[in-house]
Amino acid sequence: MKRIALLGATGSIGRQALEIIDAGPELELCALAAGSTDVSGLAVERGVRNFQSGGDLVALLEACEPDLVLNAVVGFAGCRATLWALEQGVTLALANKESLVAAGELALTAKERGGGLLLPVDSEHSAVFQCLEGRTVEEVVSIVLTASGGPFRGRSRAELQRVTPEQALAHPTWQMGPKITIDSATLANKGLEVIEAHFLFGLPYEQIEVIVHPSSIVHSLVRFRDGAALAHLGYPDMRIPISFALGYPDRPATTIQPLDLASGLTLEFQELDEETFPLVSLAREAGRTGGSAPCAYSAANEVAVEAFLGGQLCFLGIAEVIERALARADTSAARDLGALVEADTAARRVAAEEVARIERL
Ligand SMILES: NC(=O)c1ccc[n+]([C@@H]2O[C@H](COP(=O)([O-])OP(=O)(O)OC[C@H]3O[C@@H](n4cnc5c(N)ncnc54)[C@H](OP(=O)(O)O)[C@@H]3O)[C@@H](O)[C@H]2O)c1
Ligand SMILES: [Mn+2]
Repeated sequence: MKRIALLGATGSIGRQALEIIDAGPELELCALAAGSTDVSGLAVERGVRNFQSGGDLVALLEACEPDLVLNAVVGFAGCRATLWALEQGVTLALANKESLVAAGELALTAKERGGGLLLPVDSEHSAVFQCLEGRTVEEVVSIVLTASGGPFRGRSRAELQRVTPEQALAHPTWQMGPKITIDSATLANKGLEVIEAHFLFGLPYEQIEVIVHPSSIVHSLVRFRDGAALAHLGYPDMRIPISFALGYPDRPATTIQPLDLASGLTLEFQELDEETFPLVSLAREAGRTGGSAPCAYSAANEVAVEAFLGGQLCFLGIAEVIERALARADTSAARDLGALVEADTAARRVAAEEVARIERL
């Protein structure tokens, strides 16, 4: 039996993970956590004694002694849990990309000390992980992250001036929580994923490509030095990468329908319009700057997305806030979690100032 602690159990990933765990004879739930939604019903139904809404995730993890932590919390709030699992050498199935983006260097050090596994749940990274299995970095030319392009693919900047949260929340291919759905509309999600890939796979930024692929069937590719490119295909269904991470190294069966190749699947790829969607190149810049620049990028994005959803910031203002916050951020490296929390707090403060400034224009 694999004992699983599920953090972010009430979210989009969390609910799909519960479905996989409930159906998996080898998987046992040992803890459940959410931010504020009551999880006692979910816990009691499954005989789980360790559960909480809000509070200290590390205390919960210490009490339940998991074999695997599935971190499906949204945002920087998942940071301590990520670092704890890596430090303890407990297998970490990571959906909470913001924690790896913000704490990348600290996370790699913790992973080295802990000696455990870090399994990506993000679909692109799960795809890359699978295409890379058994290969060395020397054999890899680049990885290619696919992006659906979000609901505003093909639009110009002028056309994005007045889009509403409701329009931005209507994602064409994926059903996800509100924060990542907005991130997909601005392409900040792909920016975060470029940084996430850098830390997961140890590749420099010039070896991490992004390509737009509207149907989201190819989840990502790896190009090898012999000219071959390996891709991972499937319907856009997060239960596949969740099941892969929870079952690893096995590949358990799921009830997900097989890819119907004869039904008119189209595998179309397009270049990203970096002018309309500047947040991928801004993420690369933050990644290359290193230190706490990725943390500032992610923190400013969280603040800007919340302001957009709350009607205090226009859609194009999101990228503007992040750019200005990054320009003002102290990007020196955080030596420990305390320093990282300070960097995150400072970036949030600056981003909030920029939200107010942009709205006064
Ligand atoms: N959804 C996807 O398809 C998808 C795909 C790839 C990657 N991801 C990543 O997976 C993560 C989760 O995304 P999501 O779409 O599942 O988000 P979501 O639907 O908004 O769910 C977020 C979950 O985190 C919990 N949470 C928030 N703050 C918390 C805290 N301080 N302590 C404990 N739990 C907390 C929420 O609890 P409450 O119910 O109490 O608010 C909820 O259970 C994000 O990092 C996202 O980028 C998601
Ligand atoms: Mn993704």
